[in-house]
Amino acid sequence: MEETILQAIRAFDLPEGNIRADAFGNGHINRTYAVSVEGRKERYILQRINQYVFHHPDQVQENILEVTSWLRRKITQEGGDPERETLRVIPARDGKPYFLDGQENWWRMFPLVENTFSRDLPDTPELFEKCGRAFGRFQRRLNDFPAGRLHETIPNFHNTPWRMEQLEEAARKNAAGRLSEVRAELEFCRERAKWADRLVRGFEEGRLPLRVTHNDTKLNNVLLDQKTGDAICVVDLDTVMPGLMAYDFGEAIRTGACTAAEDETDLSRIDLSLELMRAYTAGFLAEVREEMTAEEIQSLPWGARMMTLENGVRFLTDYLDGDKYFAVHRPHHNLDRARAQLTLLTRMEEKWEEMLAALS
Ligand code: GN1
Ligand code: MG
Repeated sequence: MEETILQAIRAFDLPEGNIRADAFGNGHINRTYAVSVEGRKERYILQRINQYVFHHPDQVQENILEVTSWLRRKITQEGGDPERETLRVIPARDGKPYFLDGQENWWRMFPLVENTFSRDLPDTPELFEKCGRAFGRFQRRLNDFPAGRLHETIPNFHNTPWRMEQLEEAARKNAAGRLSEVRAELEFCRERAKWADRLVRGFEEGRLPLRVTHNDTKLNNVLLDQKTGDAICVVDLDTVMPGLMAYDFGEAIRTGACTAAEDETDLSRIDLSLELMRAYTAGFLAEVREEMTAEEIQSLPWGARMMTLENGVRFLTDYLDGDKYFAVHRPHHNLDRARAQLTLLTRMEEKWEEMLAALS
């Protein structure tokens, strides 16, 4: 085992004994290990936080600690098992919710939630409905959390008009000389500028309440119980921030109710599955409808449209910038992703009436 990993593990108060650490999971952002102590059955997750994405790992950890402590209390009150239904931050020996080593690496530890699995794609509407329930429950339990207390760890994350400005700036700079390739996509985005501020304006005008949002509501961030198949725990709390309910709902629909991959090049395969959207919506609203305002419920389909536009805009911006933010695995990868998102958005616009009807 690398000395830095061993040193990090020793910064946390684990039981005595021989330690082993194995690479774990398939995350693209943080480095993750499963840690065990000889002769003990409990395991731990050790992660090195990616500082290129998160400039203030201490603030990320403070957010996670606040939110998970709140969730633990709620789960206990409801008679649930907080050890399985939320993450628990294990403090370092000095009491901090992270360990900063001598080489500027930031580490954190959680108990590993055993006997669970996750899925990258919804095999069935039933599975997607369960995930909707899990994220709905997450929102319900955080309904009375003072969201403004959380750090905005990535500023302007879902400020769609700002994302549009970034696109215009990238087009002006044309840093990678690719502008002439993307005229049609740029025009497509510009035509949507008239509604890109719809959600942020709803917040600014006091019509949409500030919530705690997860911001990465992909299916594979829900742990399912191996025995019952129930969705029990929402993980990957790195981007927990103040935001709007529509962001989390929308991101789940964008990623989970699309019939093709995020970077699909055969655009004819890309569609919005209304069946999957209805399933997720039913699960989500069953948990949290009562805590929501009427206007907030109406904003949910807009979240799906907005997140799809926003990701298209971000991929296009990164393509123009020369692939600086998103990891690319082939030439034109960001352009392929942008085209796939804009195609999905077109399908959503065509099915808009049905999307609105999915709420009832
Ligand atoms: C990034 O790496 P991943 O898949 O968790 C990005 C999301 C994008 C997504 C698009 C912190 O998320 O906002 O929607 O890529 N996360 C960050 O694939 O920028
Ligand atoms: Mg993530």
